Amino acid sequence: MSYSLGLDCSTQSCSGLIIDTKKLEIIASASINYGQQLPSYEAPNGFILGQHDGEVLADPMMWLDALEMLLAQLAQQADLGKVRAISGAAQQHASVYLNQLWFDRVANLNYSATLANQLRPTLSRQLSPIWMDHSTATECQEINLAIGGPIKVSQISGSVATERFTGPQIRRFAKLQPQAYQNTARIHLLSSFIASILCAKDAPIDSGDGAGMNLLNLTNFDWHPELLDATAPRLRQKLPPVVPDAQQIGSLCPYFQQRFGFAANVPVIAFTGDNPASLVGMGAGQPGQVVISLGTSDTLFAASPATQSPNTSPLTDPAGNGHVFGNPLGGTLTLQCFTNGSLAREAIRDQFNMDWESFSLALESTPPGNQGCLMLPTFTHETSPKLLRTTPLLSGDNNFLNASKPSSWIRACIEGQFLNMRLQTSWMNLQPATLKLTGGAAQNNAIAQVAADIFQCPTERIQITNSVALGSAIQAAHTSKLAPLQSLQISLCKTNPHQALSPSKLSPNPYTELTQKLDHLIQNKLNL
Ligand code: XUL
Repeated sequence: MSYSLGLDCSTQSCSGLIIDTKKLEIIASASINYGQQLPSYEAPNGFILGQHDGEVLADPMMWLDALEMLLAQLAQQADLGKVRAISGAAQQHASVYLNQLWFDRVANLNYSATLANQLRPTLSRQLSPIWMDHSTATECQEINLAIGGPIKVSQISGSVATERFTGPQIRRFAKLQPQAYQNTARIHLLSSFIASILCAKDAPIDSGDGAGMNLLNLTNFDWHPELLDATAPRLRQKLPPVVPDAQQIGSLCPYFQQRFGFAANVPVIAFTGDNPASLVGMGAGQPGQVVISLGTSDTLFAASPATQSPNTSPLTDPAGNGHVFGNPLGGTLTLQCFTNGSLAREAIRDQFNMDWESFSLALESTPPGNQGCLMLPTFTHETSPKLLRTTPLLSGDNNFLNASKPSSWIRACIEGQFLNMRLQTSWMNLQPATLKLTGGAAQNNAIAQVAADIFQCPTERIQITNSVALGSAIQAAHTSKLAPLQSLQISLCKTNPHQALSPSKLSPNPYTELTQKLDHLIQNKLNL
């Protein structure tokens, strides 16, 4: 019997899942909600707001307390002595600042005290900025300027200088608290911080999470000297090394054997960010599968085509809106967010006083292409493309512009979302063989059919909900050679067989012309 454990240290909770690598099934899973189960941290949703505008922070000791509670719960469900590999992932961009004491303390953890009690004195900054922090607009401008503009930063690191990314966060800390920055001997991402504690030594940062820092050179997966200099003084010596993909970085330390009953010498595989882990957990870690997550905002992500030879720079978004991260299975992945997701779908539904059933019927009653009527549903400021608007962009006849036919607006909203997604991600050069939809709105057949038609691609609906922890467990099992990647993916990354859709045969395809129309509409607004 051999088990693999995957961890997911996310924004609101810390979850874990164990797979039996022989039976290829999930045998245990648990989750600790920070707000509910650790109320003393006074972070009901896993974060607290800072004193200054845009600051969003969390106490790193809350993450450690949650990890211990989680392992205790998992130990009640499964014999942790049978775990033969561990990996994990964390919310991206969160950073932990440690003083000189860290190196010795993490190497000598004493099982008679909690992790938080032993490691609290190693913090050189008491609270960690997390991905929701948007206090670093000035620092982003400074970094972009020093390097030669946002697009140059994106070509090197995969993203333009971005407020939530760790480099700009480090720069702000160094500027506002120079003494505390000077006392910082090590800066970890949350992912590499947890990995370090599991193996009782300073762990490397992986390229999946490391690319969310605006510090990594994606051509060679190493820290970029000019980006380091543009960010903060003596930064290189404060960062751990980088590993290009998921590989063993150490073995589980005695602390966890003694407290939770793990065996000796369990391999720990490099931790990564939640998005890269989720790609693996959804069975989309290899090129050809494109994942679209339809949530509050919509996200499209995919493993990059493997056409690039080593040491060539990956494709990056010339418009500066998309992101490139390392792929734990090797190479890179691309990701793009669209702010107007469910928000826009709900705004249209509410505008016409409908429920989801009548919304779907209206969508199904209208033809693909919507007789040329088009909408980009920008009900709130959009990131892809960057448009500061609160009303939709429209193109069509007067009846359409006056919203006199609800069904036409509903189709225009959904078509506009997927047409825009395809247009804005054309830089990724994807040739999807399968589209995998996930998130609340993915369950809606009428919406999923529009996605299949616009991408002209067979479309599946993902069944699993905890793809981050699952991806980590799969990664650990595969890297430790407990089971082949393909068998793990076939058995565990399930899609609903009854919800598979084929694209409609469209001849001529109305979306070719509509895409051009949408592009013009957007270009006109961007140039204003
Ligand atoms: C990605 C991002 C979020 C976090 C939190 O850039 O900021 O998806 O990883 O889950």
